[in-house]
Amino acid sequence: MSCRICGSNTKTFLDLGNSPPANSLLSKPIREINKFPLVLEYCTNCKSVQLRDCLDAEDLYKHYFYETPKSLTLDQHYRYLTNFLETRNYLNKNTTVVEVGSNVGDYLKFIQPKVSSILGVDPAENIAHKANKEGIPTIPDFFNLDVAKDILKKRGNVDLIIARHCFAHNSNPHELLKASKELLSKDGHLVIENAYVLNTLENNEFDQIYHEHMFYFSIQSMQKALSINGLKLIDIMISLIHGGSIVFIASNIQKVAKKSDSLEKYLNHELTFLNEELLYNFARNTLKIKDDLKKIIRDIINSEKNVIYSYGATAKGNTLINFLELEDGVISYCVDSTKIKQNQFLPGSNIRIVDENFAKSNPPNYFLLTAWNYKDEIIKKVREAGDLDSIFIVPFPSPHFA
Ligand code: DWN
Repeated sequence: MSCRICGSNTKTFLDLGNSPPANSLLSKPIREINKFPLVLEYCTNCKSVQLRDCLDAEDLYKHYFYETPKSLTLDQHYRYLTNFLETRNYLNKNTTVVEVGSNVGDYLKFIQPKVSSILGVDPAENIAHKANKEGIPTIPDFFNLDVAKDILKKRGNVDLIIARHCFAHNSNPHELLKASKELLSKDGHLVIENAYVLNTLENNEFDQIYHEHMFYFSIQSMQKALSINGLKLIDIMISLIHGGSIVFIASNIQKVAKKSDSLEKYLNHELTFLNEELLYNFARNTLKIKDDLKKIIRDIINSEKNVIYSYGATAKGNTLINFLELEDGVISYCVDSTKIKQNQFLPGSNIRIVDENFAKSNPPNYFLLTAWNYKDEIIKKVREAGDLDSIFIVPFPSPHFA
C-alpha cells in the first residue's frame, strides 16, 4: 500500500488476524460479530508504522466507551507534562488552549488554573456531553478544518493545541495538522502525545495494535507529517505513561524556531535503534508471547478450581484476548472501574465486565493484567483492599507473575 503520510510504498510485517473494534462493547453476548483485519505496515521512507485497513472514524468514536480513568499514575503524568510545558515556555498564564480528543476533560480541568482559557473538542457525543456537564466547554465534533475555522471565528487564534493519545486515531493525519495550522497563533505550538513506536516495539506491546490506533509514530514520521503541513518539530518529551509515550512539540514558525537538545538526542537514538530488524523481532516475539501466555493460562486452568479474571476492559486487552483465541469460559470476568463499561461484554470473547467490588468479594486465583500500564497502582489497590493472594499475570515485555 502507499504510506498515508508520505505516499511511498510500505511493507507488511505483522498480521494479527481479524478482531472486532476494541471499544465496541456489547450489551449482550454475540456469537457472530463483525471482525476486521489488524495488519501492520512499515514505510521505509518516513519510518512510520501504520494499519493497512482503517475503519471509519465516525463508526469508531461517535458513541465511545473509553472515559479517562481516575488514576494516580495519570495525575502524576499530568504534573510531569505540564511542568515540562511550563519550563520550556510553551504554556503560561496568558496561553489560550484547545485540546483535541479531550474526552471527559480531565487534563483541561488540571491546566485550567494555569492558563488563560480552555476549550475541548471530542467526537464522542456521550463523552463531550459529560465534559460539558462537568463545566469543561467541549465541542462534540471531530477536529477538522471546518471546526478550526469555526473556533477561529468565535475565539480567534489559539496559542496551544494539545492532542493527547488521539492523533493516531485518524486515517488522515494531514487533516488534523491542516486544521491546527489554521487555528494556531503566529507563534503558537502544537503538542502531540502518543505511544512511541520505539517503546511499543522494544517492549513487545503488540496489544497496542487495534483499529483506533491507525499510526505508531516515530520522530522521523512525525517530522515528515508536520513539515508537509507547514509546522516544525522543535522539541520532544519522553515518558513512561501507557507503556512508553512521546510528546512532540511543533512550532507554527518555520524559520526561527530552534531545535532543542532533547530532539537531537532522541532523534539520534531513534536513527540507531528503529530498523527492520526491530520490526521483525517484534513480529517474532508477538507469536512467542502468544504461545507462552496460552501455555501459562492452560496450565493454570488445568489445575483444578483455578479461576482467572482479566483486569481492565482496555482496548488493548481486547486485542490480546482475541489474539490468544482462548476457549469460552477460560476467563470468567473482566474487572473495570469505568461505570459505563460495567455489565457490558467484551466484543469477540463475550466476557462480562464487573466492577472492582465484585473482584474484592469474589477474588480469583489469577488476574490477567490487561491494564498493565497501571500495574503498580492496580496491584497496590487490590492488596490494600485485602486480597493478598490473587496472582497477577503481566503479559509484557514477556509474560511474568506479580
Ligand atoms: O489511545 C487510547 C488510550 C490512551 O486509551 C485509546 N484509543 C483508548 C484507551 O486505551 P485503553 O482502553 O487500552 O486504555 P487504558 O487507559 O489503559 O484503560 C484502562 C482501563 O482500566 C480503564 O477502562 C479503567 C480501568 N482501570 C481500572 O479498572 N482500575 C484503571 C485503573 C487505573 C484502575 O485502578
